[in-house]
Amino acid sequence: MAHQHTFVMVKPDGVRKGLIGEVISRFEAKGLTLEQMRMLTIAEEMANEHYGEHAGRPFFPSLVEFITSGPVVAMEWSGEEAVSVCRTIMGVTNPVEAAPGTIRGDYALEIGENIVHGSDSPESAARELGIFFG
Ligand code: IDP
Ligand code: MG
Repeated sequence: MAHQHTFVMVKPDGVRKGLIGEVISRFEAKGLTLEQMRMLTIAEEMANEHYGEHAGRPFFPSLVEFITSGPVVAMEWSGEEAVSVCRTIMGVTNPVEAAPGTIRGDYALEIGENIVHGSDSPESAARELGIFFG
């Protein structure tokens, strides 16, 4: 067990659906600590960097188009095992398979518009926090 920091983002669909408060509430209710938060519209260059691991995948162009399509809310959260705890609260990538009670399970139906992003490892968290808060 380790105290960790992680990067979480309400994606443009989450902002458009009015879910910023709902997303924040779930992480707060769990006992995680909100360390930093900023609202911004991601430029294409930043999207390419953030999603660099997916460059070359068939869905990459639509992923970049979507994530740059409107404002997002970028956040740093900390707490015990924060990386995996945040991923559990979010639910699995495909909302069709995400469990009820998770953010994606409760508020999304399409894989390309799944409300939230969360770092998948402490290494990814450090990289992504650097992109958005460095
Ligand atoms: P994650 O967001 O759960 O970490 P990743 O595999 O890192 O999932 O994919 C990044 C984002 O790309 C996903 O949240 C989803 O919106 C989108 N995505 C992933 N796989 C697909 C796909 O097969 N088709 C369309 N979009 C996808
Ligand atoms: Mg990912």
